[in-house]
Amino acid sequence: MPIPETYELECDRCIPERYKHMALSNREQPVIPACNIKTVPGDMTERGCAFAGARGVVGGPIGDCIQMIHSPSGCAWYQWGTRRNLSTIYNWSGPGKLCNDSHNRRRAITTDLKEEDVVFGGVKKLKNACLETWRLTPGAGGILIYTTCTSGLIGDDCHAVAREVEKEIGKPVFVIEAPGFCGVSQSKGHHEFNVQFYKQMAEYREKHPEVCLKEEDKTPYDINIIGEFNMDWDLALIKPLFEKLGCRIVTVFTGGERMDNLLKMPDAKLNVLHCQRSCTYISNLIQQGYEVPYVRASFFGIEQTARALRDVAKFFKSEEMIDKAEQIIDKETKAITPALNFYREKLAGKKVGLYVGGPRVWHWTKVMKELGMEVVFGMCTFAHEDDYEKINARAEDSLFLVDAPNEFEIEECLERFKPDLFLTGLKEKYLARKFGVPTVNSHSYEKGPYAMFRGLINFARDIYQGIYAPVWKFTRDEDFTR
Ligand code: CFM
Repeated sequence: MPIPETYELECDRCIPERYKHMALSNREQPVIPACNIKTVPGDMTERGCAFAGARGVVGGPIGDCIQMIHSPSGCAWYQWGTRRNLSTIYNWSGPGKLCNDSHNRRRAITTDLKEEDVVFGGVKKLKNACLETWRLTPGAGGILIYTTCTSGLIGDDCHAVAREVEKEIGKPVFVIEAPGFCGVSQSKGHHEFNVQFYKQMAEYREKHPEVCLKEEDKTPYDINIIGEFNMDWDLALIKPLFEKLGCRIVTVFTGGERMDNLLKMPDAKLNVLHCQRSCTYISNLIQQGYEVPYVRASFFGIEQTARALRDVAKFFKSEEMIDKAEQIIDKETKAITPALNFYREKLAGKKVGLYVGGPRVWHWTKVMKELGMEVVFGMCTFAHEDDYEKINARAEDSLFLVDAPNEFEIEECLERFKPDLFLTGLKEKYLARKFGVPTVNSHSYEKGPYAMFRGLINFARDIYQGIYAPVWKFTRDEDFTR
């Protein structure tokens, strides 16, 4: 359904192909803008590449693996260290032991491919780099080798190298081939990581059954948290509530996790799936391959978090767990109510524009309502149809949606809708602030965690501090700007 002419952005007059990427939401009949398709030439997209999705988003948060990037050094550098997917593996040393198994956000390792390697092949370099890194960090739980556009194009047989290295080091060495060009955005890299990791994990488990969870170590309430990346310590709030519910968390895919635990993923009873864009693929594969079902969950805001706990309790059909869920919800809600009331009063009626990758636009549409704020536009970098369906279901009707926005479109929306706050990332915050619009880092947070009940208060505090920072009065004061 085309958007009404009054909504057409001026900046796209010269690139009208962009109009099909815009829509007005509707709860009864969801309206889905064109999405997950190639960027039109001439459109300076904000999207990332498939490799960024594989390494930067899904694989990168694994805490104890050497992340070997088979590429020119630039690919390794630009994906490194910008997303705060934290890890608790911080034990640098112990008595008599120099402990060096913490890789998370500490190391950017690359084979540094040069023209010569492009011509003659880079497999030797890759093998040497893997073994050299292993010698330097023998405590690692395994190696993940990533290809990028360069190694993808020259066609190095990375799997052959992985098998050789695996024999030498006695730990899993997996290859993730998601060169930048293999899809239209980072979303393709999420998909490739899921599928390839699953396949290699399943093969490894067959060859080495000792890595599986032993029967006697299983509990009836073993769960995995899937699609949760421990942004700014979200897991510090997520894990304890599921444990209080009576669950045992076998593994987290992938926030701060160890390879040993990841290999046990199919041995749990249930997968609790948080990021439904980047990790539905592996949840489906585990369901098909190992008959482990999954429930979809959101850990943001009161209503969604409460539902996540209730759904897990319901799945296990345990009266005790169902009661426990209500007790937790009650206790947590009471604990945050005084602070929440304060922020609600301050934020009531404030307008907010949302621009994140995809899922967080629908996760947070609900959260904004809980804070009494009004969402005035929503933008997603790489959402698919199912993300837009969820946004349609959660938003007030006629919310203006822009798929894969570029800078000019963001600028025009800021001017047109004049939000009091823009929930967005590091790249766009400077633009918004120049327009006098406060921002909160919606990818890695300002001072997280933002998940679960208590995280909501941190989120509300950062929004409040953003909107009420005295500095904005200067940008809005005409005398000052003149
Ligand atoms: Fe999933 Fe994520 Fe997101 Fe995402 Fe991302 Fe992200 Fe995101 Mo930034 S995994 S899709 S690729 S919820 S890094 S933690 S915030 S764009 S909406």
